[in-house]
Amino acid sequence: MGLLFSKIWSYFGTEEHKIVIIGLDNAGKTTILYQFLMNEVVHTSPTIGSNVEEVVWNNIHFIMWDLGGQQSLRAAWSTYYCNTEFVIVVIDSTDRSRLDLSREELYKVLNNEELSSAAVLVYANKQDMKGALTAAEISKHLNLTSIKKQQWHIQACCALTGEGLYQGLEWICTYLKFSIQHSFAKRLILKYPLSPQEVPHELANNQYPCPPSKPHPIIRTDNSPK
Ligand SMILES: Nc1nc2c(ncn2[C@@H]2O[C@H](COP(=O)(O)OP(=O)(O)O)[C@@H](O)[C@H]2O)c(=O)[nH]1
Ligand SMILES: [Mg+2]
Repeated sequence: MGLLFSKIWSYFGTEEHKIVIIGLDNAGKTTILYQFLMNEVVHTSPTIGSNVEEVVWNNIHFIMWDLGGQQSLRAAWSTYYCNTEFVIVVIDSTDRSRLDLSREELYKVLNNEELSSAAVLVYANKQDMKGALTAAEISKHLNLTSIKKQQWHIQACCALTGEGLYQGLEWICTYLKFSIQHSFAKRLILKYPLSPQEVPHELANNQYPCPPSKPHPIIRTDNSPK
């Protein structure tokens, strides 16, 4: 079964996966996009409309849309949602006064029908700055544990140095791998029914993987089934 899945993975790995990056203006969305693209910090100015780039990581192709975060542009976010597999939500962890607004915007986004099966990665950005809230504190403010429809994960990061960004992508890749295996195996089983003993344990139980590391021991940082 393992060999079959690695073949499936190499086939599906060539597909492009759409990601939209949202968050309030100044959160660090564009800085993150260009860290992924070039591994360096670019000088950013407020994004008008959107930036789109292809990012290849571990042989997986992502099309990343970085959407302008100013109030006047947020109304247009939903026009980008079609076929989105992942939503990256970027939070400025020092911007305490706008956390309530971030939460409001987050739930507006997650309630959109087109994103009901997308997975959500929250970056608690600007961890290098004094007074930044931790990922666990952000998670609590945003009430992430109330998200039931989508799989989610929160990752502390610093877009300027790149720290934490790839752990976030790692979670996306692990999620992607298991969901592809899962849907392929389901289709296969429908076509060639297996006896219950032949169904791999994690597929039979509809399990998704836990991310490799958790930044905080008490408050949950994702809602993958334990
Ligand atoms: N200290 C610090 N500054 C950051 C970080 N990420 C982004 N910035 C700065 O925050 C400002 C806004 O970043 P930008 O990527 O344009 O935000 P966007 O509006 O969400 O696209 C820029 O001056 C960035 O250099 C970070 O992790 N730490
Ligand atoms: Mg921007």
